[in-house]
Amino acid sequence: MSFTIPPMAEPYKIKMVEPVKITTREFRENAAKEAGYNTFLLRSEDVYIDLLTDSGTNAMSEYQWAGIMLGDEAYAGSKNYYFLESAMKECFGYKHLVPAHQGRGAEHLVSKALIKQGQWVPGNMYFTTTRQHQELQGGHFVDVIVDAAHDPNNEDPFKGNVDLVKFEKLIKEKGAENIAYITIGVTVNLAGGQPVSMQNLREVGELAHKNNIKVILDATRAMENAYYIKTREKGYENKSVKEILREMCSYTDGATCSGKKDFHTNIGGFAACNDDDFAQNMRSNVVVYEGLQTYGGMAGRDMEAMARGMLEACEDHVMKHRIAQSEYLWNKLDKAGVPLVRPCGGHGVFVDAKAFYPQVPQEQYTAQALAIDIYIHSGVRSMERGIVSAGRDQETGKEHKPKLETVRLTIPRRVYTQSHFDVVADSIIDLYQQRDKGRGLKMVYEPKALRFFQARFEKL
Ligand code: PLI
Repeated sequence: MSFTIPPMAEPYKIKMVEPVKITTREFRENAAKEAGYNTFLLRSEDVYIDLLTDSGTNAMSEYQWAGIMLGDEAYAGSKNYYFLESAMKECFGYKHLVPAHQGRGAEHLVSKALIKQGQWVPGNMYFTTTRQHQELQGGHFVDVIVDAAHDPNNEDPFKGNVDLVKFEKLIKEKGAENIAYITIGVTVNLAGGQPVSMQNLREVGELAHKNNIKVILDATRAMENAYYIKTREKGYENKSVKEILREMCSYTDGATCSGKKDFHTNIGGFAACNDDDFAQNMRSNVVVYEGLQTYGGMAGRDMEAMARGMLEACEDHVMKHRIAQSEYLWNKLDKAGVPLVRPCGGHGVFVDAKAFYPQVPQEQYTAQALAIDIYIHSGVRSMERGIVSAGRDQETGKEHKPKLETVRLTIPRRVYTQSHFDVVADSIIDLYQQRDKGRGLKMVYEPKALRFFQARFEKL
């Protein structure tokens, strides 16, 4: 069964442009070396097409930019906070909003409120900042995603689903009282932007609540997930993204959210929940770590842009175009035989680096090496999502070795046109034709936390 969304012309026109720099291969070789072969350490102005991330890199609409001028920068009780609160209730349906400067700020508040030292925190695959905050609070992350998620060639339409057998086994083995909560990422970033089905969310909610365990949604790309439910799950084809999203949230107790993705904003985030005591706990910490409970580290204008972006992201055609853009790039690469995580995910195209560079072992940072080669070859910046991102086991100190060793070509929303994606595809196809030249890397500097951001490498 194919779920392909046909190519779709941009549902917007361009009002302002930002020039990009076209560089030579020699220039990029030097820039890569100076950056320690880490695409995070490149200067943005040395990048031609920037597919590092879809986080904070999106183009806001005129409605959002107009909202920026309505920023109420009062320290307390900004009108933009109240608008954000009403937009969150309309889109997500939670009772309480706790604003945060971005997603990881919200993860900090939730982890602090819910995790006791030594507790287990299951989730559908780890996410870097989420697991980091869980571990900082003394929690142990446990992956309970379906096995299909770890297999790049498995075509299951809902590879983000929680494996209920794994989750139930964990409850039995550890005892429900030793489980802090379960996190469900929608979509699952490190699995390749793969969605979770409504049926799975419902069943996870039932199992968790039967055992008195809270369900926390990582709602960072929840609108994309809702669109996948609309197009892939029976019974949802005639429902709106907003109706689907509200139903998704109804099976959960709260959420963390980075506002920098689906809402097209450059900064922002929030935590949300239904329970009064949980909200009170987060509000007492937000003033210590983020800012007052009515701004949480954001300017009033940022809250306005985020609220407006949230409402826009619930419009079905916005999500349709979003997914169609990813699929356009995915289809071009797939047709040329470039190995990819299948099926195409929401926020980007994930190249299977192990299959692209089979001669480079994972210990030599296969995906990191491929990401920097893509930059040197074409000026396109991508991101490693493999062994470097996975980091080390907090107890043994050994490197986690994820089955998926990928390079993420992440698609900022409304920023690039189809011809940019043609350039990206053509240059990666060209590199694939010379794939036998690929060499590995050696890590020469490794920071303690979230090492992928700042690690430095040398070519072997
Ligand atoms: O970058 P933040 O702190 O606003 O959000 C953290 C965060 C939480 N959950 C998920 C699923 C994310 O994807 C996420 C951030 N993602 C980044 C920066 C990315 O490049 O994918």
